[in-house]
Amino acid sequence: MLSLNTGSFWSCASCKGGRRALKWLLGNVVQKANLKTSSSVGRVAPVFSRASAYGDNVAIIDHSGSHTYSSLYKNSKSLAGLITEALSCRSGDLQGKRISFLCANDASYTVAQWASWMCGGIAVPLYRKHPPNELEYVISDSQSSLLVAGQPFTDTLEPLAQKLGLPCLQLPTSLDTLQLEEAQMLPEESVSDWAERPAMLVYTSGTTGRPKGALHTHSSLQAMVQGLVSEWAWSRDDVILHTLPLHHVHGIVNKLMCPLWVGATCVMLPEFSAQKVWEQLIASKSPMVNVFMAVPTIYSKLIEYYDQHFTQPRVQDFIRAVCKERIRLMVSGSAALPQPVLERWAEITGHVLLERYGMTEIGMALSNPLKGPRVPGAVGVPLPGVEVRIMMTNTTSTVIAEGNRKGTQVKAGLEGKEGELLVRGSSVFQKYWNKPQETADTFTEDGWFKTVVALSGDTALYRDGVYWILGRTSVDIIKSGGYKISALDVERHLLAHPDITDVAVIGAPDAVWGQKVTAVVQLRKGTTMSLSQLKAWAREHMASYTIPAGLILVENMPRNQMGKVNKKDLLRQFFPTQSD
Ligand code: MLC
Ligand code: AMP
Repeated sequence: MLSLNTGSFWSCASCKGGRRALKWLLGNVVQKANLKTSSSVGRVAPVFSRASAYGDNVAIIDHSGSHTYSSLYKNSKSLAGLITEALSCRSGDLQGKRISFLCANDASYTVAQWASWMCGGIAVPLYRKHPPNELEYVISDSQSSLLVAGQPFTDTLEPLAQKLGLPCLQLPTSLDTLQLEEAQMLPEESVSDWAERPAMLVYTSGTTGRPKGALHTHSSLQAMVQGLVSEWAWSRDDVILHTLPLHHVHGIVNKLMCPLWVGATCVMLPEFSAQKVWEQLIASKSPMVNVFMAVPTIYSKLIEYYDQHFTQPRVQDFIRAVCKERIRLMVSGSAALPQPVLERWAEITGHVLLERYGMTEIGMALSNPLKGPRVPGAVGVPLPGVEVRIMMTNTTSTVIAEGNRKGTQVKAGLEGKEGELLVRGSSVFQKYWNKPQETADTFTEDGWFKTVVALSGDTALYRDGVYWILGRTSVDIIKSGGYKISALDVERHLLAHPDITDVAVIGAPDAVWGQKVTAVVQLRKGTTMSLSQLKAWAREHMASYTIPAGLILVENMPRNQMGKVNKKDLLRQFFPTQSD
């Protein structure tokens, strides 16, 4: 057994504030430089630079038809030309200016993303289910220089562009009408040196404050993509069905960038619909889907649909045969996969779902194998280029287990002990946008990303040769439908309601959604409120998936002697059979 050591820098009481941040930033540069030489990323170039090799292969099929790699490339180049023109950038290199774009789940999203990168900008994907105040927050926080509105989002973005004094480019319904004359397009060579260039800001909730922009570089994105491409054996013959939102890494990287990296085809649905997904999975027309990835809630909803609509044994046999023969890979992630869902899905389709673990800041870290036994409830072993550590909770130096692709070593006497998960590797993000202190706080001196300090605080253990995620340490982080939701952010919104005098938001256990956002509310005397009234009010201010799905009214908010609300007690009180 190996005895493991960690740096004790952060336990030093005098290392505070700016000095800590500066020291971390310097350390991170060194760390990343070291990682680059030892990682398998190789030459860094964005996904669009591979498009010419795939020419007329179909890259994306969406509601408007098929889009080849060469048409995506040309349309992106045209948009890049328009962006640089709008920003009067003659060199064609925006030097990391942020471009916020709001696009449907279709080819326009990729065109906006590629165009932002072609002119050296940072892509900031917005989400259609966010109300204007949330969109404005992301645009302002990222200090975006320009907005791109896909169809049909001009009416949403124009008023914001006017309010913030930003140019707003509107994408046409038919992307091909974008194509400019060669001379008006962005010059070929405008940007080089991709490796440490910032590429994308993905906004993610934390326990405190508003969502933070996690900045990924082209190098960290490429590390994520290459790790998954090699581990899950992506090839240009693959056809993936895409049904996830495109403002989180699951939908952006795993389901869109991976197929486009290898020249495969991505069939994009405008949004999730159980009926449409089943239609695509068992369709007999080409190209036939052979890869599917989703969050556990989606698998639950697909099972529910199957149980309601596919009741005849003949149909069930057909579905199982088609899924088994035609589909090569089905993945679950973004939240813990309940065992009943895994088992039922295996009965229905013959596939044992491949469960993997990831996070906005680190990309994908742990995965069950493509070939070989998948252990139900476990998340497998580190992906290529990823190192993980389990640290004894509330200590700065006791490592329980540490591992990478080649294996994991456990400290003698601590076998099977649970602790906090840390991750290091070339897929880890660079920093939180404009938040040096928060960035510094989430990394150790030697470059380990601390999931506990970061946000969720994932508790893990290593047993029987695989890693297990046991849950999150913070009650203020809720995972519902695969979305990470800050309970405190929901409370902040709800406290703006004129009749709410006190509120505590908790994540009630839920078989389909993982957790259900539930508001325990104390109302102003003499007022009443129903869940549907609360939802109707909240819709104007909050993203749909953060709106409480449960409402519990209390006369007085239960508080302890210190005047604090104990959310674990609230969960025990209101959900006694489901909480521990
Ligand atoms: C929400 N609703 C609930 C509920 N939660 N109703 C009952 N019980 C609950 N627990 C209600 C909502 O209030 C809303 O009501 C309605 O359900 C629809 O909400 P929705 O979220 O818009 O649902 P739907 O459109 O059906 O979509 C479900 C979904 C979606 C599972 C497809 O949530 C989704 O796309 N999730 C994926 C999130 C994701 O990509 N995460 C990846 C993060 S990256 P009403 O009244 O408005 O109809 C990451 C890293 C990694 O995590 O490892 O991947
Ligand atoms: P996000 O910040 O939205 O990227 O969400 C990341 C979080 O999702 C992680 O910190 C985990 O809490 C959770 N998560 C992702 N995959 C899994 C999984 N397979 N099992 C349990 N939790 C997961």
